[in-house]
Amino acid sequence: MQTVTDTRQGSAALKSGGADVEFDAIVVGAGFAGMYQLHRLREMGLKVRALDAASEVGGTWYWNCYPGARVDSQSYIYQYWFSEDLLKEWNWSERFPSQAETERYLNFVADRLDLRKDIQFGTRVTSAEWDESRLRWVVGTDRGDSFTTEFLISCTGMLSAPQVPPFKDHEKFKGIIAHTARYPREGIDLAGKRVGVIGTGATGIQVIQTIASQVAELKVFQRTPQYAVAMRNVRYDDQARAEWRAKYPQLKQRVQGTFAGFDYDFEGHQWAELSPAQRREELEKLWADGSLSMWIGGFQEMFFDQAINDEISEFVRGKIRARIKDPAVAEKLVPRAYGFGTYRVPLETGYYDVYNRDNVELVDVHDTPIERFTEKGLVVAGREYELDVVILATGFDAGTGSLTRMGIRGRDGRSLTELWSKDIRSTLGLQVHGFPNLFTVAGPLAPSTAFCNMATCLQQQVDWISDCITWLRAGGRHCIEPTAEREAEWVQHHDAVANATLMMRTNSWYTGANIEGKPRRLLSYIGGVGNYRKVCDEVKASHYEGFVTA
Ligand code: NA7
Repeated sequence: MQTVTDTRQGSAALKSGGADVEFDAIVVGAGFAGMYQLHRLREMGLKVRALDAASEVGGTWYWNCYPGARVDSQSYIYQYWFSEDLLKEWNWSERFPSQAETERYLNFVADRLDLRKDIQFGTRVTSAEWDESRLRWVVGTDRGDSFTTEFLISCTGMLSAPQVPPFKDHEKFKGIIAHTARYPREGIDLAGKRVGVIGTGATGIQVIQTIASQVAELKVFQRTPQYAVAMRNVRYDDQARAEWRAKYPQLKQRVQGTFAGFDYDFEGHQWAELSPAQRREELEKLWADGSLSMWIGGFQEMFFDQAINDEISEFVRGKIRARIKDPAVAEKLVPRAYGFGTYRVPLETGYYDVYNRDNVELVDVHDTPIERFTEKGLVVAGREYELDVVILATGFDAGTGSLTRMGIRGRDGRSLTELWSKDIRSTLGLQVHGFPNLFTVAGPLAPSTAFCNMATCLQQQVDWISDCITWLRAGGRHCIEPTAEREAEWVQHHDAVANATLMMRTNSWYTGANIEGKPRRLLSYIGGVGNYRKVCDEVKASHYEGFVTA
């Protein structure tokens, strides 16, 4: 077996380094959030270093280089807003850019801001311990570094710890196994190969629709079907770009206050006020937009009211059925066990049509799970499927995984891994009681990822953290941490909002249900980006009421 699940970890050469071991701030991760955080802290005059296991900047857009990887937020809002120069200089080529273009954008930003000189690549944080006597974190890495820092800021992403199911006998397989989030940068030559894809989430869908026409045979191992919405991607010419650019000032404001940090919102759609024909017309309009607006810019009632959700789910099922020639295959691809929008809605381009091809077979592994690997492939329901390459699109230990794998110990040696193995708690997704001066961008219980255009939320959180550190320093304070009471208040509010929705009824990474033994809680705050921002701003305006400083 040649398994390519994590070949790049720690393998890259150190591009910066030196004898420095004491920092004001260490930023873990050099993706979208980490790059901006590094920039902000440097501008504030802090001595800061970013650490990243990858060999270049990009985070999610570095690691997820599998075939067909693409952003499903619109390019004109999935970008940095803080610099007029960046906004002026960068030209997006399409509405939903590819992974390669997004990675190029992040490299362009790293160049313009000269970020790399303060990023240590090829370095994974393996321990972080709070030293109460010095009010500093001691950070260890897989390269043997030991750094101390006043502030530790994780910018490790909601979806960065790959989930590799323990398939029996996988080591016996003579072909290649690759997880999508650790796909080889140089690619895998799939032409003429027999390929299996395990997993049909947003990632699996992108892989399947891209490789079906390249490979000799494609076997799709599906456990749960998805309600994928047809993406309407368009290429931008200079005129289109100029038109979008003219809207940037409004968009920058607009995305701060909408439910999910996008330019569309729920406003103007009231299910109860419409006749069945008008509802259908509205749904068709939303569908035609070919974006996530069908989900988080349509009917808000769908998240609370089962009957409304059922109707909208049936509308989407109809769209799926219409694409597939074989009714038996269509029925397998139509979700029934959960409602539309209660799990991340993927966007697709030609995904359903793939199942009309002769070289593609859909293997249902819901009732008969994958039994084991063999030398030649894998076995389901007693049948051996012979394969050359198996692509694992099996997702992530979302929200908490990157942090619980980092060996973080706070006050009195308490372990974040142990805490979150019992109860996933945080204050605004930004700090955790018992872990002073640890800030978590896109941490659990903030709107990030699941219910937010990441670019919107990351910038807001980085700004909040940076302002908090500025305030601490201005007042000669060295330490901040939420009280247990403030944390309990946020968790209670978070749960109350989450439990009023239908989200908790669906098993997915949203609730931690994809990881055995993980405590169940909606990982993302679903009270809206605008509301969340308001709460964060109030905390700041109150000089961090509910937080203890030293
Ligand atoms: P997801 O959405 O967690 O999807 C993972 C897929 O892998 C999903 O279809 C799973 O089925 C499937 N899976 C996981 N383990 C197995 C086993 N053991 N056997 C068969 N199938 C399995 O991850 P993605 O990477 O697609 O997307 C993550 C996010 O990235 C996405 O939501 C966007 O925000 C971007 P299951 O549903 O558990 O039955």
